[in-house]
Amino acid sequence: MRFLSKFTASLFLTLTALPAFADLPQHVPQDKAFGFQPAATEVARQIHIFHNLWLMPIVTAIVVIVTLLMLYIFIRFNRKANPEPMRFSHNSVVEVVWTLVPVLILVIIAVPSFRLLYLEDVIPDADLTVKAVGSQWYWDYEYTDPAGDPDKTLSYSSIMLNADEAKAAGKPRLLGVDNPMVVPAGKIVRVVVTATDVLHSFAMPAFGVKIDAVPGRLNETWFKVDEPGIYYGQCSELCGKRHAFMPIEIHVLPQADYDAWFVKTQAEYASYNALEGAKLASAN
Ligand SMILES: [Cu+2]
Repeated sequence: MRFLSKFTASLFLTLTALPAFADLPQHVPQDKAFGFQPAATEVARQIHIFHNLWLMPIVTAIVVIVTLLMLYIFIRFNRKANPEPMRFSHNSVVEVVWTLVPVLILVIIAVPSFRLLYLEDVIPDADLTVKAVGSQWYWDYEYTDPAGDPDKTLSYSSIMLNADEAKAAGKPRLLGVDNPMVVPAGKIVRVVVTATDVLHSFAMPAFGVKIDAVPGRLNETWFKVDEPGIYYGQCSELCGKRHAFMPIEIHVLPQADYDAWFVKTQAEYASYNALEGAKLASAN
């Protein structure tokens, strides 16, 4: 009987939780893809611009210039072409140039990079706060209301599906979870990140988000995703034997759908918790 009630409860949760999301576009990493996952937030877009249009041209120019200089030296100053080497050991002009030019290059890189760090670090007024708690080896998500209204709170665990379950649910293997984080589209979501046991890291490549989950400490980050869809990330701090198996799945829904999901899920988990509570009571 106890087994049966647990079975019906999990079946009930699974059946009611999954189909609502079937029509959302899946943003899944592609095999053999090159570069970043497509950006889903302004921060990620800015990171891509910084990397692709700023850092890459600069490092490419440095590689090309250094390679040409070395080729010139190999040809012009080898033993055959230049049998009698010069004997000087100092040249003030050259030394000033090779100190100032790298400093200038670093400043040119640092200024937009600081601007980007500021954009990531300073959290705008949030529409919603979700707490993500890393544990070996899954995530807990807690929706808390700053005003303390218990009707606006919700918390649950998010655990990776095994290969068969993922296939059945139409989710990617090693990325799909049973209960994803759900957030409204076009809203500023603040994520408070921590851990219960060891270091984890909450990372969503498409959002430009990666932040350490540290036991006993709250880290904050934020994102605003405009396009509804399903997005995936992974724990990105080596946290033990199943580090590779605690993915993050986030569903971004239009506000009305998000509201409906919240009310429905709260009711589901309340009934599930009541069931579990009754089981515990009858067991005692
Ligand atoms: Cu982890």
